[in-house]
Amino acid sequence: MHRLIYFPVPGRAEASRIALSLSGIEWEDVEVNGLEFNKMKQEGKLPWGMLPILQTKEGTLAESSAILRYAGKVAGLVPEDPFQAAKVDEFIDGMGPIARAMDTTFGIEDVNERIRLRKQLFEPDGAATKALNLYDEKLGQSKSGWAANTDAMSIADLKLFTELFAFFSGTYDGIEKSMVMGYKNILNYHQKVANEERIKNHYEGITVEDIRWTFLPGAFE
Ligand SMILES: N[C@@H](CCC(=O)N[C@@H](CS)C(=O)NCC(=O)O)C(=O)O
Repeated sequence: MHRLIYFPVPGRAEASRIALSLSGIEWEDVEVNGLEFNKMKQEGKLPWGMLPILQTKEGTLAESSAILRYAGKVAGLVPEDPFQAAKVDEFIDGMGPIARAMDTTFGIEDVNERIRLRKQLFEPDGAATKALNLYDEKLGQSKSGWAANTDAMSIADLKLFTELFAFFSGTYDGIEKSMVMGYKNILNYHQKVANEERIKNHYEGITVEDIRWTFLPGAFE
C-alpha cells in the first residue's frame, strides 16, 4: 500500500495523485493539516522536512518531482526513449523558478503585502510573466502539443497542467484568471489536457465550486 501525504490542496502533490490513480496500484490519498504536519516533522517522518511524501513498503520518498517520476514510471507516463525522457526531466526541472518565486509569497502574513508581491510576479519583468511566456513559446513549438514534445502525454504534462492552472483558482490572493487569458498556446494546451480521456475521467464529479475547477474542460474559455 502506498500513502501519499500532503495538505488538502492540489499544490505540489496533484500531478502525483493523478499518476498514482492512473497507475492502477493501491494507494491512499492522505491529507493533513498544519498540526499533523508539525507532528510528522518532529517525529522525523519527513526526509527533507517538507511535504509531499510518498510512503512505500521500501521506505519514504520525498521531493514532489521524485515522487512524480516514480509514480509516472509505474503509470507508464515516462517515455522509454532516453532523449524523450530527458526532455521530460528538462521541462520538470525548468518549472523550478516560478514555483520558487511563488514560495517567497506564502509566508507573508500581511494580505496587502502578499497581494502586492504576487502582482509584481505578473508584471512585464516578473518571474511569473517570464515563465508564462516561456511555456507559451514551448507549447507553440511542440509538434505533438504535449509539454515536452513527447509522442504521448507524460509526467511533464501532469506537472505543468496541475501546477500552472492551480495558480488561477482564486485561492491565491492577488492572482486572477485574467492573468493567463492572453496566452493563446497555454489556453489551447489547457483544452488539450483537460479533454484527454484519462484526465477527464479523473476529474469526473468535480464541479465549478471545487478548488480543482481549473482542471475542468472549458475552465479558461
Ligand atoms: N522541493 C520540495 C518543496 C516542498 C515544499 O515546499 N513543501 C511545502 C508545501 S508546498 C511545505 O511542506 N511547507 C511546510 C513548511 O515548509 O513548513 C518539493 O518539491 O517537494
